[in-house]
Amino acid sequence: MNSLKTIEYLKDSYSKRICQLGKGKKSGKKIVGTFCIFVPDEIIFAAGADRVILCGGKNDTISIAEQYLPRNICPLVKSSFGSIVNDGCSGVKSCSHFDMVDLIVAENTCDSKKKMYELLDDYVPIHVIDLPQRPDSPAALNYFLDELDRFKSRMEQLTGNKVTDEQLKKEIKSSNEIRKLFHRLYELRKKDPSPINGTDVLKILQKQYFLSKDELKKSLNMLIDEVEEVDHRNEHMPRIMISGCPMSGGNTKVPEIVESRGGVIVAEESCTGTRSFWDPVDENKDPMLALAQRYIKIPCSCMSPNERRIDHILELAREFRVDGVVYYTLQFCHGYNIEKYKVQQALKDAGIPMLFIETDYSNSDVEQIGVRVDAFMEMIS
Ligand code: BJ8
Repeated sequence: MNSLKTIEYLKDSYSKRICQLGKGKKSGKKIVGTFCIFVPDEIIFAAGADRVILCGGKNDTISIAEQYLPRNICPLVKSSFGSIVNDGCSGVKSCSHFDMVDLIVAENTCDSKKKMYELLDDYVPIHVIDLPQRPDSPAALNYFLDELDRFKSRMEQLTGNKVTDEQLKKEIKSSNEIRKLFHRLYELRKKDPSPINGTDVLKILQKQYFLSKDELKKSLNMLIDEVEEVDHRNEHMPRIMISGCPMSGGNTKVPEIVESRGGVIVAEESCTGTRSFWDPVDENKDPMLALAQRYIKIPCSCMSPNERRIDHILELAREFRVDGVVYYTLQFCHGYNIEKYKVQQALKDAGIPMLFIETDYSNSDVEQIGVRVDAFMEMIS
């Protein structure tokens, strides 16, 4: 497939965004760093602050993190932590947008992240949103709403701006517009053959919490226009859904292997995928309540029970007519690793083959994964 202009355009987006953040900071704008889609960025923007994602997807900062953290925790946590604490010999931190962050807004999800946040507190102020991890229990919604109120107050304190209902409603509407654009893009992927590779879609998904909202909307509109014009390939290629852990910026290993071996990824059940945009926030309710109701339903494996996730996987598999699912987990991510069992059962009952891949950010297993993907493709073709 020819390379897409929008993907080329996005290659320069990092430096442009750093420049934009720098200018904002000079004019007094506060910058918030986040690690997770449970943090409603509508509240950050309504307070007049900006936000960047801090999750690491690169292998080269992991050895730095291992000077502080155990080796046997997930690479996403190690890569993120390594980027942040890396002073390098030049004294320049490797994750340059981290230097601009005034506050990290964290969330209580998995154990590795929770404990990492305690250590990061030595580097930058942290506000932690506690999550009720049994989201369907009767007290969960009110508890989460209180936590979001506490977060709103912290943002008001940080920026000196009052977060009004009007501002929140405006930001909710704007974020819903982005969600709708992602839906339009995913709708195009339902065609057979799909007019766009999953690896390309991932590149924009990875930037969705890094770019400004305006830039993200512009890039999504450009990509949709471009994909609508793509000449259809004639042949059917095995349609694959990825399901599992997020793939942070810099990590495209498994999609690249899958798509270099004859498959096409048509959907991602992931936080760098449908979990981030599938459900809108209700624009007709009290804004804080609507936010709490929408975000508490995110089917992350830290939630228990998490049947919602299984239902979503089956719904996606049907809608996108997938031939097979690649279940992807990062090493030592116990939540997604253990949930694999239930997902596998549900897919088996639905007659959908699944390949399980557990990996890290290194290239040491690329060949071995490739051989397994080849065998899977042969089976589902
Ligand atoms: S909502 S998936 S972004 S927590 S991969 S650090 S879970 S051990 S990233 Fe996540 Fe929010 Fe959930 Fe999504 Fe822990 Fe697993 Fe590592 Fe993870």
